[in-house]
Amino acid sequence: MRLTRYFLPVLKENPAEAQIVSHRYMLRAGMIKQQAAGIYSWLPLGLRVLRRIEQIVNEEQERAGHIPLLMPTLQPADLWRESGRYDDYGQEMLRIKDRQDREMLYGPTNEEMITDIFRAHVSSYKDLPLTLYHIQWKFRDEMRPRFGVMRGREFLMKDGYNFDVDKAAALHAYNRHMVSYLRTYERMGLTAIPMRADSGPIGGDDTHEFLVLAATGESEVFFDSAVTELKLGNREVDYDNRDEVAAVCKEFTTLYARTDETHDQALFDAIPEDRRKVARGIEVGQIFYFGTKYSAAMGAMVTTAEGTKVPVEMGSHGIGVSRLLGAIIEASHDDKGIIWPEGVTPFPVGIVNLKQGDAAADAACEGLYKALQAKGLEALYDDRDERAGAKFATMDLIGLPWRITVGPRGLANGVVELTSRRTGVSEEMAPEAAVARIAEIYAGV
Ligand code: 5CA
Repeated sequence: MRLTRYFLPVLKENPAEAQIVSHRYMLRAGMIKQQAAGIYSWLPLGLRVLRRIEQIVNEEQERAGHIPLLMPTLQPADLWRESGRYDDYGQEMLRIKDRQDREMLYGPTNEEMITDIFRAHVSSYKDLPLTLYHIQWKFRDEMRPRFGVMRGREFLMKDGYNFDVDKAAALHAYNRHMVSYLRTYERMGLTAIPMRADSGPIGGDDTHEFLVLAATGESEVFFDSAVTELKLGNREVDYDNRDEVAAVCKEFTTLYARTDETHDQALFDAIPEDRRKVARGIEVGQIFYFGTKYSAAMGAMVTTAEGTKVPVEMGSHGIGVSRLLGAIIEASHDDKGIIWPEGVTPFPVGIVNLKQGDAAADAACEGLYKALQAKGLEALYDDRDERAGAKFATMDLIGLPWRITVGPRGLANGVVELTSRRTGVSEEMAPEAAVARIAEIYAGV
């Protein structure tokens, strides 16, 4: 993408309404624009990151054997009357009437609708296990929408629903989700700690929230600091192997880590003192096992191998897709701007032409741009006729992890400069070497 042809409405001033750094940088980097309280347009740069996050979520869900579909944002009220949640949900639910005076709502979550789909088409244990998910906009009329995309009213969520013949199978689905989520967050450059939590309006016995530690987080969390050292890394997990999946979950949930809702001071005090941590965290996902709560109420029955009819065992599992942008920025920035992890960056690399209009510099930038494109890497090329300082400030603000700087002086010696946004370290090298290095970095992402 050439910057002169792009739409990147960068703001010079700090927007007064933004209280936390991620909100400030998302506005300043021209990623989002507020349209109403807690409702945002996604401008091109923001949309690129959102799509990247969706892609990682999709890849990891499909790796775990979960199947994508797409349900609508608007739902009929009658479905929610079947589960009893139409009245329970209260003011957080946006209720609408259509022209026929039928009661509708903008979905805050989809347990009822997915149960309706299931009962229409599945009636035998032979079609199980089944996990269906979608990535769709939700609406919750939050009392205090704030912090930009972090607590929106309209927000993008991945929500998945498992259907299993018995509790053991449903708990395996729960564990599968936990492992797939750990991998998902790690690919985004995040450490998200599963913490025992409270199930709230979704209901159920077993639930974990995934928390990214950040001073601006809305949840108070208590944990053993050793839990932050755990990494899934590149290990291959066989998602069909119940024992193997359960062992990974055990590894990640044995050390003490809880939100304030389930905090147990006596257990906490048993941790060696230097490892006892109280901090704040951003909830980027939550998984629930709730058994037959919805299937029993809505008549989603399956026949078992023994020929009996039972309500299907279920759970639901959510990732805050749009909230993740805020969480990643909270976890990865400096005083000049965002520092995107390679996994989610809107562009893999920026090219800064120090002297636009200089024949050699222009040609070298074009050459780099095309060579990167040939390797499947779309650079953001700053081809504006601007001062170097302004170009660097824009690149630092929007946070591309790598920058190639091209100027007549370097080119006279056959070199360009490759700079890491994270470390600030620059290295001179031939343009071809810079392309090869960038390709190598992204080969593993
Ligand atoms: N049906 C279940 C799981 S599919 C559910 O709705 N879970 S949830 O309520 O925990 O939401 C899932 C995730 O969505 C949360 O962990 C959080 O990351 C994100 N989320 C929830 N509310 C908001 C909001 N107002 N703005 C942005 N993200 C939100």
